[in-house]
Amino acid sequence: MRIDTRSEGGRGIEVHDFDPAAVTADDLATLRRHVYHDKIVVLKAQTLDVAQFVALGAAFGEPVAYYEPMYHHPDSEYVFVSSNISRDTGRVGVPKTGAFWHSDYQFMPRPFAITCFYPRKLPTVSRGTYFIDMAQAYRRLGPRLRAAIENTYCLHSARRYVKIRPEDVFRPLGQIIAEVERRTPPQRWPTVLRHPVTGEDLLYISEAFTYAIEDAAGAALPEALLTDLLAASGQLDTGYEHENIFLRSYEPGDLVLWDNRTLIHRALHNPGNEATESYRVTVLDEFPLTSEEAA
Ligand code: 7UC
Ligand code: FE
Repeated sequence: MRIDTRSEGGRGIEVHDFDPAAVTADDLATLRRHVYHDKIVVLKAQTLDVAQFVALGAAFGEPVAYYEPMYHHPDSEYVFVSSNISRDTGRVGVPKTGAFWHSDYQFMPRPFAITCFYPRKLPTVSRGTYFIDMAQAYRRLGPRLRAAIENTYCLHSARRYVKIRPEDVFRPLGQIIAEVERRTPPQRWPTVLRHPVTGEDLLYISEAFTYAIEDAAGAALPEALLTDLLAASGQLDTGYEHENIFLRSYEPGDLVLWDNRTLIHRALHNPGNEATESYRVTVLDEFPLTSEEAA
């Protein structure tokens, strides 16, 4: 295993000659430290099957099966499949996932610590993921916004991005919406969270999932405050030119691990809808996000 810490100039590191069959506990501890502190670790030239990919994820935390089974790989519920490929045997996974700023499971009671992302079929163009480091975004906020969000909370829901399942065709929308609210009720987190490993303060909001901001007593704060925070962090820049946004592009064989608490991400979809498929395993670690009760 050879770690190249210069590879992306503060935007993640690359690891060469990583062999999951030969990896030591020390190597894994080192990699885990890099995921938290460098935010993105790319294991180059990987050739893992589904079971090996799940096992690799399990070396970084506790894999969680996505709550909606239509995303699952047929051979493992721990593998979330994003794919626009339709096969004779039917579809696998869900097409065009995640093309919006978000953090995986930010709308759930236990958001994931680390996302392990393994592209299996890359398009010829637009191969990569946009990221924003929300610790950096917090540090770059001006004094007015910083003061305005002190001791505030945000509400998160997946409701705008929940995909209709094939079996829901012909169901009344109202019934589907009620079911979404029941299965994935809104979650409330402090607007600024401290990362349990790095100790960095993070602006914990995303354009896709965060829908309201309130004070500690639960009184609503102006929507404009949330809009200002989204804009300041770069999430409203449709041209992706904001200084907080960076693109991590992929080569075949890349297996990408990222800190899903510090980074928000946005999938880049290729305009021609070329065949694209990726697997992901998401894991919890032993360091829960601080709940508002404990804060
Ligand atoms: O289909 C999708 O884009 C899935 C998204 C709503 N959730 C991914 C996650 O882990 O939060
Ligand atoms: Fe995602």
